[in-house]
Amino acid sequence: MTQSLSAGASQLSVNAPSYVKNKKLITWVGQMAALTQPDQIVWCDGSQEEYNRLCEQLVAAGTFKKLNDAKRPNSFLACSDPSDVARVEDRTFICSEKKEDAGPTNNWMAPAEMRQTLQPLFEGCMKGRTMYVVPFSMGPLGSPIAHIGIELSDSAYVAVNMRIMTRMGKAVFDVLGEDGEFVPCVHTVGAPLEAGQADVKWPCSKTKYIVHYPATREIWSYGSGYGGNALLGKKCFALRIASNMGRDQGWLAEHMLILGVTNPEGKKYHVAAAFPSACGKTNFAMLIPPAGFDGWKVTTIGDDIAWIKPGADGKLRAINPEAGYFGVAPGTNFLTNPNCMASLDKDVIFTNVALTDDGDVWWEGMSDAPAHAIDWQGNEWTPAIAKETGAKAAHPNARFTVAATNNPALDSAWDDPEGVVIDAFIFGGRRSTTVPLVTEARNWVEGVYMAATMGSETTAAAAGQMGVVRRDPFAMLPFMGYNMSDYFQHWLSLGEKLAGSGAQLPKIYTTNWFRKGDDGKFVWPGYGENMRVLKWMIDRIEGKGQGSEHLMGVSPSYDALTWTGLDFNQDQFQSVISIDKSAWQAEMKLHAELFDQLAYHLPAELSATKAKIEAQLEQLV
Ligand code: SAT
Ligand code: MN
Repeated sequence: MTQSLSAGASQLSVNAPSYVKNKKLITWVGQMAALTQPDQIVWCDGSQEEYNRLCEQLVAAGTFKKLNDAKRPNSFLACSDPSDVARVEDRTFICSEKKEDAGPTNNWMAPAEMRQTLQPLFEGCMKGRTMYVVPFSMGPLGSPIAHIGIELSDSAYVAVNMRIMTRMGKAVFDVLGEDGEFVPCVHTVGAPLEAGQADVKWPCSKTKYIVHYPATREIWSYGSGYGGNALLGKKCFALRIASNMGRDQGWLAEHMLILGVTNPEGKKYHVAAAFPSACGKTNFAMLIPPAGFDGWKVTTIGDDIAWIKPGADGKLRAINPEAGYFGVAPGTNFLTNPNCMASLDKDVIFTNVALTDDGDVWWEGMSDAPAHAIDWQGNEWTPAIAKETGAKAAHPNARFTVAATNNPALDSAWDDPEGVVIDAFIFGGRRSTTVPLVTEARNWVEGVYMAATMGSETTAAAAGQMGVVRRDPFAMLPFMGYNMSDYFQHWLSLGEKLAGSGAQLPKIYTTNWFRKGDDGKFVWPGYGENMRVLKWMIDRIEGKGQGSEHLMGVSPSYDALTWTGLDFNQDQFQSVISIDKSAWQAEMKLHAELFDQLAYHLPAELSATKAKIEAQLEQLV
């Protein structure tokens, strides 16, 4: 089926393949082509041949370097423009009709005004480039929890990354049918080429807009080619737009990994855990139980995002909407995450890591430094140069893109359209002080309070200052698609509704792996040792684990954790689990500030919980 554009538009034919039957889609592609004026339109079919062809094109364009096939088969390195290395939160907008519906934590502009702003930017923005039509399913194709998106992008880098990160290709059109729904996602690097103009390796624009229209469920992204700014299935769709869908339809779109834990008796539990970006989610999702945990097994369903819907039985079922991992490379190594390193053996796209002399990759924290490498900005790099100038071989937000199927710890149910039943939620911040290693909420409201008031030190995943504590409710601060307080209410209402139907609600925990000692070093060993905390949670679910109540919930005593194989004494444990009165008095002031900021529609239950904690804190000696 070939469609031509209406008179007045460019001469370009939409050229939809005959298997594309969705009229709305074809019309929209035509309109977007008329607006953005690409040289050609390519409908991606998701095949291996197409992937290979696009990778070859990217190599020819200088965007990709092919890595040494003997060391890292079928893998590539892309190095971005130094100005385009992370999500741009200050350029990200939620354009609801009313400002209150975006809430105080989001940038907002009225939809009409934003459309006017974007119109001249998108006009002709794909000149000299190819528009890729990328059909993708977030979640197993045809799953009742899944949804479809179509991304139009002028970046081949985006097209190949989307093939790894989502279920991308032809089969999506079968699910879409003649009149199925899809989320339209338009992406441009914002760097049109005049006739004869040579391209650069990483086209992008100084001007950047990452725009969401919740009412019409549209995404428009301008000026960046990197990560969550450009791979629109991820944070833009699966969190910001999907959180709106979830509120309207009674489900949850969460910034959570999903893992399976199987105990030696073969009983399996599922846990969904929210951590801010670059706080070790991939490590936790691929955890290998340490010595002393024979027979325990942890398997990965997802490493970043969970879509969770209540089933007819009132149980919460979760799927991973993604099909790949866009994980942080620096710090990943065979000791801290062997499963992840094994996942990266082949078929990987690396972005902003260093290139070694033997055509392989390296990043800080991977292994002993090579004697020489080319850093992510293309400069000569040696340990001596690094020592002198502080130059990093890899950018701290350097990433790998790899298919979930590369993961040796992949859960057998990772692609199950029905999803897995969630037994516990974990909310974990990165805090060097104050917050205990682990706390169990005594009830749903207390759990929602802990998640809502979570704080975390910022990381390199977002452009801006690193290491400052900011409130990051539910680890969703940069990803909330509507008013944060309405989102808290959505969680409370869902809990109430499920409890009312007689269902057993998942338990809720908070964790903090990141407390530091007086020497400035992390006290808790983290990584695989987090299994000790996970096991305590499972014990609690089974009604076994010991704990004592404090201000915000229940934390384990030293004896309640299994210590076999780890030298960690009572004093060390105290320093990661203790609750300090003055630290918590200061912390509660920050909760108060947050609640002031979120006062509009803030659920009364949360203010009441805060008052209760404060009263108890007063009593604390
Ligand atoms: O949003 S990204 O996909 O670039 C990475 C992240 O923040 O976790
Ligand atoms: Mn993330």
